[in-house]
Amino acid sequence: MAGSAAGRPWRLRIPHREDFTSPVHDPRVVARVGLLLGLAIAAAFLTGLVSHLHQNPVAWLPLPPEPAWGYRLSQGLHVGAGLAAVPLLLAKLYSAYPALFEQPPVRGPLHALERASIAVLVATSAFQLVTGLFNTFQWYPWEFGFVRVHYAVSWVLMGSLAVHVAVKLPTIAAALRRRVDAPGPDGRRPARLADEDARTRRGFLAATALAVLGVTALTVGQNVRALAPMAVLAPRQAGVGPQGVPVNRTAAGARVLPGAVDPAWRLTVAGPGASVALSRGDVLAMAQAEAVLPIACVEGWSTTAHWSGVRVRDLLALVGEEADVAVRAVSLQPRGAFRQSVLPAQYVAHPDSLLALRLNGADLDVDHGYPARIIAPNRPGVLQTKWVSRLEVVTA
Ligand SMILES: Nc1nc2c(c(=O)[nH]1)N[C@H]1C(S)=C(S)[C@@H](COP(=O)(O)O)O[C@H]1N2
Ligand SMILES: [Mo]
Repeated sequence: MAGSAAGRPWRLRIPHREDFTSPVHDPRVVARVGLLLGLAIAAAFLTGLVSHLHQNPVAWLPLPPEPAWGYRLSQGLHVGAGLAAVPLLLAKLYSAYPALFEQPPVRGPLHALERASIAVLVATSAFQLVTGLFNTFQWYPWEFGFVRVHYAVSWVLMGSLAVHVAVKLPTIAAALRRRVDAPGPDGRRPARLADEDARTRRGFLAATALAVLGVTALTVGQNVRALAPMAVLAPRQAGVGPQGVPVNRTAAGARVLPGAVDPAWRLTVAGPGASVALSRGDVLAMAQAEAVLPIACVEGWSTTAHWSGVRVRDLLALVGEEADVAVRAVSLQPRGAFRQSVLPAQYVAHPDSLLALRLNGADLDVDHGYPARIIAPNRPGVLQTKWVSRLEVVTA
């Protein structure tokens, strides 16, 4: 064993920070990887807030239905940044972990607080990346509700990140100002070794960048149709599915059969004063509008498609309502959080907000929401309710 090579008995000894001599642990490497990780986390946090606001609207910050591709971009960035953060977090932990063995472990109350904040930061980052990744695969091996917990933990993560960056700012700034290929920390290493150290630091950073690019390259095909064949790490690919659109939940999975294909299906449009029931033929006989709009799933995939159907505001007119009210779309689905959604008033007014009947030139596939579904611009896929049977004006 290595410990007994000198002939002495093997003995457990807690390492000291100075025992870790690899140039990869140099603060210049730690700071550079940390900067990239910080940017990825910030992008994921801000785009996560956008997603949260779409799903939990607040009156003082109404979201606009334009640009139509807004949510597609924002959620693509959210999932892309989260995926990129996986190799960055691993690289950051590897380059920084010798700091765990600082002596003395605690130098005072403030230092204790700072170290505790790092424990929280590492734990919450790992938690967010793991739960987010599992969610993209629709795999929930836990009891809690993903969306609420992922959202709540993001605030804890940002808090601990703020403490960490504030405490380390002088170290980070100094480390970022120094070139990675300048001689090592003490400058006393012989030139030959100093060169080797510089190459090691550059190599580690290059490998980390390569891992980020690789993960991105193997998943971006979930959003970019031309790159779909490359998306081997993504559960769904842009443009791949019935009618050229991926399916999030099938009709069978949502338990809407046989109701969804029953000719007795009726669409109820209910206002506070009046209500009508329409067959699919009735809806088809109304003025049909067309729109090219993306479906952008919260789980990261997105695809643009050609939709046609009836404007939601035209349906409201049937019950004597102006397009200045919010509308709830209720589906045939018996249970589950996605069985209904609310279209805020500014979306109801938009001419591209449709109750769609057709997709890419044919009747909706039953897995895409036959007989009728909501499609509206700049909106999470989770709110594009399929198998709609009722539109009701939201009163107060
Ligand atoms: N009734 C109902 N509508 C639904 C869902 C659902 O589970 N039930 N899933 C939503 C989600 S999460 C997405 S991303 C889109 C996907 O639409 P698609 O399967 O037609 O591509 O449908 C939305 N509409
Ligand atoms: Mo979704």
